[in-house]
Amino acid sequence: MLALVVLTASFLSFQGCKPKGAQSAVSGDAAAKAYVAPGKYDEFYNFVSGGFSGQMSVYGLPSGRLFRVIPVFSVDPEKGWGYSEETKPMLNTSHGFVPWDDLHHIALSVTKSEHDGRWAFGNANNTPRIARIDMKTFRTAEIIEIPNSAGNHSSPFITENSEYVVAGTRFSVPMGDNLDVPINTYKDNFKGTVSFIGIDKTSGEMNLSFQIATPGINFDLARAGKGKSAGWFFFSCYNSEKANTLLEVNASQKDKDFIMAVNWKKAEEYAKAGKGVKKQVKYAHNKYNESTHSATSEIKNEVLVLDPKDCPDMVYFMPCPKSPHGCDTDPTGEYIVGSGKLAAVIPVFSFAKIEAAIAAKNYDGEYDGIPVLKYEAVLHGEVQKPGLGPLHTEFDGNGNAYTSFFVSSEIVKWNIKDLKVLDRVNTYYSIGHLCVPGGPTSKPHGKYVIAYNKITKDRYLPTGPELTQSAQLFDISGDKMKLVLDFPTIGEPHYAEAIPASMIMKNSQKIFKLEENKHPYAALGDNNAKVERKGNEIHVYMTSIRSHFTPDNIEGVKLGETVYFHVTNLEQDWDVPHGFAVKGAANAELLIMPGETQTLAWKPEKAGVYPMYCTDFCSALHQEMQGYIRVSPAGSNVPLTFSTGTNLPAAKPAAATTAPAEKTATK
Ligand code: RUQ
Ligand code: CUA
Repeated sequence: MLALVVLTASFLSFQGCKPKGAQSAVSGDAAAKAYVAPGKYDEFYNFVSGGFSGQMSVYGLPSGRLFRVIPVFSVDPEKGWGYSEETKPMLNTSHGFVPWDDLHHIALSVTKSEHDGRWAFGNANNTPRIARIDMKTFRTAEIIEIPNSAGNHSSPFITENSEYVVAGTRFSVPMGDNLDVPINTYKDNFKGTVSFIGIDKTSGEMNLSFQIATPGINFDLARAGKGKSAGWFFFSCYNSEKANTLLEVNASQKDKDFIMAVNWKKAEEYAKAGKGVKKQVKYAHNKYNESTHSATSEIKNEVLVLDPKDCPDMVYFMPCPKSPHGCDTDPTGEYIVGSGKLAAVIPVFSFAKIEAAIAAKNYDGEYDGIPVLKYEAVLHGEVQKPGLGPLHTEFDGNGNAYTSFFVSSEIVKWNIKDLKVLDRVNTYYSIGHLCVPGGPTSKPHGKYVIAYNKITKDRYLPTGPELTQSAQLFDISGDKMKLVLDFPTIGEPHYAEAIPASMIMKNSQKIFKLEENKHPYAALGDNNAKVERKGNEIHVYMTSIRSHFTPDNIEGVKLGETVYFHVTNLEQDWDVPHGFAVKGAANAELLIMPGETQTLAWKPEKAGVYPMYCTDFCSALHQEMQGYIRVSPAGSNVPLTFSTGTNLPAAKPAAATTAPAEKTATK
C-alpha cells in the first residue's frame, strides 16, 4: 500500500506530459475569433489572481490583452502602492507591515448567485487576509486579516447574495493561550477554522462575523451552494489522517477524505443566538478612504467562535475519494463536484440526497464528533475514466461541466446529469484552474473556457530559466472545444473569473473630484501650496498640473529632517495622472490620479541640491515638469523658502544680506 502511495505521489510530481500535436492543434478560423481590432473593445474583463506576485491582473477576452495589474498584497512601485504614506497602512497586519503575499483565488460579488459587477475579492495565502477590490476604481479598497488561520488557501468564496465572503484555513494550528506546543502533539493540539466575513450590502465593508472551529484537517477549496442549496457551503478537506510531516505520503493513506458541508444559515442563527464563544485574537482591518485618499489600519481583538459540538445540524462530512482539491457547485446548486487529486473518478454529490441523508440520519459514523454522511447515500454518481489528476470544475449553463486535469494536462467536458464524457482537449501544459465566464455563478456567460497553466515549456520564445506564465483560450460555443489563443500572463495566473465588460465599464471612475478631496495635506490650487516645518518634519503641500509643480524650488531643509511631499494632482481630466520622484528616496515614486493627494516621505542623507520630477509622461512639456530641493547641514541658518516661477522671493532677506552687500563692497 505504501509503495503504491509513493508511486502515485511521484507520478503526480511528474511535470505533466507533453501532448502530441502541440503545434497543430489550432483550427483555421482561430485567429479571427481572438482578434479584437485596434480601437475596439473586448467582450469580457478577465480578473486573474497573481499567485506569488500577490497582485491581481486584468485582461481582455477574447484578445488576451493585459489592461492592468491591480496591486493588492504586494508593494508595487509602478503605482506607489505600499510606498506612499497613504497606502502603507493597507499592508499592516498583526505581524506589522508585510510587503508581499500569495494571492490564489478571486471571487466576484454576486446577487442571486449572478455577477453584479461591484467588487472582486482576493485571498492572501501566507499571512491570512482577504482583500476587496472596488471595480469602479480597480483599486484595493479594504483588507481584513483572518485570525486563527494559517495558509488561507480555501478562500475567498462568496455566498448567494454576497452576504459573506468565506475562508478556510489550509494549515491547522495550535489555538488559544498556549501556542508553544511540540509539533508531534498535532492530533491533540492543532485545530482548523472556517471564517465567515460579513459584507455590508451598500458599502461592501467587511467584518469578521464568526468562525467555526473544526477538526485539525487541511481545507483546500470551497464553494457556496446556490438555489435550494444556497444556505450551505461546501469545503474540500485533505489530511483527515492529521499528519504533521511528509504529507505527500502520510496525508494520502486513507481512501477517502472529506467534503465538509456547512449549513451557514444555521450557523448565522447560532451566532446571533449567542451560541459562540468570544476568543481573544489579534488581527488588522485596513480601509482606504476615497475622500481623504488615505488608509487607516485598526487592530481588532476579538472573534466569535462556534463549536459544532454546541451547534447541532450545522456541520456534516461527506466522504470524497483521495485528497479532494476543487469543490464546485453547478449553476442549479443541486450538484457538488469533488475533485480528488489522486482519484481515478470524479464524484458528483446531490444536494437533494444530502438533505435526505441528513433527515434519515444515514451516517457512516463520526469524525471528531461530527456526523459523516454515507458516501453512497449522498452520491449522484461518478464520472468514470475522466483523466488523471482532476483539479477544478466550471460550468457553461447548458448542463455541461469542464474539469481541469493537471497530470494528463487537459480539459474534459462532461454532462452533469448523465456524467458522460463529451470532449477533451490538451492544454499546454499542466493546467491548474480554469475559467468559464460566469462559470461559478448561477448564470454562466459561457462562450469560452480559459486554461491557466502551470508549465509553459516550449510555447513561447525562451527567456532564460524562467519562462513566461501562460493562459489559453478555448471556444466552447460548439460541441467540441477549440483552441483559439495562447496568451502570456504575469505570474502566477492562479484562478480567475471573467465578467462581461458591459457590467463594469459603465461604472468606471474617471477622476476624483477636487472639491471632495478631504486629505489633511491637500493643496487645492497653486495658491494653497506651501512648506511648513513641524518639529523635525518638513511638510510640502505641493500641487501638480500640466506642466509644473508648485513649489518647484525649496530651500532651507536641514539634515536630520524628514520631508513629506504631499502632492495633489489638480487635473480634473480623465487619464492625466502625474508622478513624483526625488533623487535618493528610499522608496518608490508616487503616481497621483486627477484630484488625488499622495505623500512621499524622504529623509536626505547628505547636504546638497536634489532634483525632483514627474515620472508619468503627462504632456508635451512633461520633461520640463521638474524642480529642486536644497538640503543644508543641521546647524545651517538657511531660511525655509519655496517658490515657483519667481527667483525665490521669500529668500530675498538672505540674498539681500549677502550678494548686494558684496556688490556694495566692490564699488
Ligand atoms: S489551488 S491549481 Cu491554490 Cu487554487 Cu488548484
Ligand atoms: Cu506631470 Cu509628467
